[in-house]
Amino acid sequence: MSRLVVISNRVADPRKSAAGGLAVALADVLNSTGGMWFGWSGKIIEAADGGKPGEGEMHTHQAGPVKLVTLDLCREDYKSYYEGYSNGVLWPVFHYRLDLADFDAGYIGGYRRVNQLFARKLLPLLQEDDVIWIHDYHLIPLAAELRALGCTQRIGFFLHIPLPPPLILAAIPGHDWLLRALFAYDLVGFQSHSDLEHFARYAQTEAFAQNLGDGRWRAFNRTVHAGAFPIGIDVEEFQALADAPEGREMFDRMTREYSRRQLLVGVDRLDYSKGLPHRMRAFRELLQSYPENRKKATLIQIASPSREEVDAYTDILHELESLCGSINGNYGELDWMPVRYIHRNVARPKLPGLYRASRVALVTPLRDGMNLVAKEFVAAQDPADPGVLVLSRFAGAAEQMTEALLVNPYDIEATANAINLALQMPLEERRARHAALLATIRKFDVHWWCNSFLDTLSKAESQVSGTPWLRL
Ligand code: GDG
Repeated sequence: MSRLVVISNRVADPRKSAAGGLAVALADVLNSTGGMWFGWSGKIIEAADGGKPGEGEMHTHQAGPVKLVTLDLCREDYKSYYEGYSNGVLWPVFHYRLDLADFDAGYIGGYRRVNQLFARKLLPLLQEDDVIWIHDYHLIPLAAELRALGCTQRIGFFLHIPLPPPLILAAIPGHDWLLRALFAYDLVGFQSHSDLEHFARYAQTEAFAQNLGDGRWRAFNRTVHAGAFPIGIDVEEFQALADAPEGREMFDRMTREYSRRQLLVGVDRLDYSKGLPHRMRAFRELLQSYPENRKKATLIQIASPSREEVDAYTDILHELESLCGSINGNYGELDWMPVRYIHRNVARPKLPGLYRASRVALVTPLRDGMNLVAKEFVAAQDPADPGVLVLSRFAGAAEQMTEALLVNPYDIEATANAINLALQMPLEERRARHAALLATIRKFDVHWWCNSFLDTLSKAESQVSGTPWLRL
C-alpha cells in the first residue's frame, strides 16, 4: 500500500484522541502506511525575529509510525494567507456571504506565496509512489504549485466547506485561477451532491470543461474526477466516549441539575455561518408563542472561540451576547434562566454526556459543508429514550439526515414551531427517527469517508503525460 501524505492547514497528532475530527479520521491509514502529515505549525514569526515572506522554518516530529512535518509562517504571510485570503475571502464567499468578503486588500499574493512555500518544502520529502491528500480551502492551489515543480504523484483534494453556485464563485476576482488549480488534482471531493453539482456547472460554464462521464471532467489538458464524499464521524469512538467516566459523569450531573427542565443544546464554533443569532431569535419566538415552555425549556449554547482577530467574528459575538442577555432579561425567573451561553471551549470528553442529557439539539447553520455536531448528537443518544435533532436544511448533513426535523433557519417562526414539535415528540416517533439516523451515520462513518475517497483516488486514471503543468 502506498504511503499516504496528508496536507492541511493545521496538523494534529493522531495518537491524541482530543485531536478529534480529521486526526481520528486519518489515524488508521496514516499509521498503517507509515504516513506523513504536513502543515503550518501554528507559530508566527515576527519580522523583528527574522520572519520573512515566503520563508519558514520546518520542524519534524515522529508520532509513532507517522511523521509530522510543520512549517512556521512569518506575520505578513499569516495575515494575508490565513486571516486575509483564506478566512476573509474564501470562507465568506464559499458560505454565500459576499457581503462579508474583503476582496480589495491584495491578500491573494500571500495566499499564493504560502502555497508555493508549502510546495517547495514538501517536494523533497515526497517518495515516488506516495498518494497525496490535500485538505480544504487554504490549500486549493497547492497541487498546481507541486505540479509546476514536477510532482507526478496522485493528488486528491477534499473541500470541507460548501462550494457555492457558479455566479457566487465568479464574484471572486481571479476565480478562474482557483478553478484552473482544481484541474491539477486527480480527484476533487465535496461534502454533498449539491456542492458537486455546483462544481459541474462551474466547470462547464466557466472552463468549458468536457463531461467525460463517471464523474470525470476534462479541461486545461487534464482530466479531474469529482465526487461527493460526505464526511462522517467515528461513531464507535464517540459512543465509547459517552460511556467513559467523564461522559457519564457529565450526563449524571446535567440530568440531576435539570431534572425539572427540558434541555436543548447547541455546540458550535462562534462563526457567522452557524446561524447563532437566528437560532436565539427562534428560541425567543418559542418562549413567546408557546408559553408552556417557559420555566421549562433551557438552551445550553456552547459557542467556542474562533478566529477572533477577524472583524466579522467580533460582530457576531456582540450580537449573540446581546440576544442572550435580552432573552434572559425578558423571560428569566429567579429560579430559571432560559439561555446558558458559554463562550469557551468545552473539553471533548464532556460533549457526549451533554448531548445525551439533552432532549433537543439545535443545529441550524445558515450554510455548512457538513456539520459534525449533528452526527455526534445522534451517536451520543440513548436509543431507548433518544433526543430529537432540529437540523438546518442548509447544512450538508441534511442531504443524509432526512429523519431529523429539517428547518429553514431564516424562517424564525417555522423554526420555533419545529423546536416546539421536537420538545413534544412522542417516544415512539423519537425512537424511529433516531434509529434511522443512527443507521445512516454508522453506514457513512468517517472510515467509509476516508476509504471511499482513497479508493476512488487510487482508481483515477494516471495522468503522467508528456505535457508539463504550466505555472498558474
Ligand atoms: C468544517 C466545516 C464540516 C465545537 N465546539 C467545541 C468542540 N467542537 C467540535 C464539535 C465538532 C467540531 O468541533 C465542529 O465541527 P463542524 O462540522 O460542526 O464544523 P467546523 O468546525 O466548521 O468544520 C464543517 C467539518 O469541517 C468537517 O469536514 O463538517 O461543515 O465547516 O466535532 O464537537 N469540541 C470541543 N469543545 C468545544 O467547545 N472539544
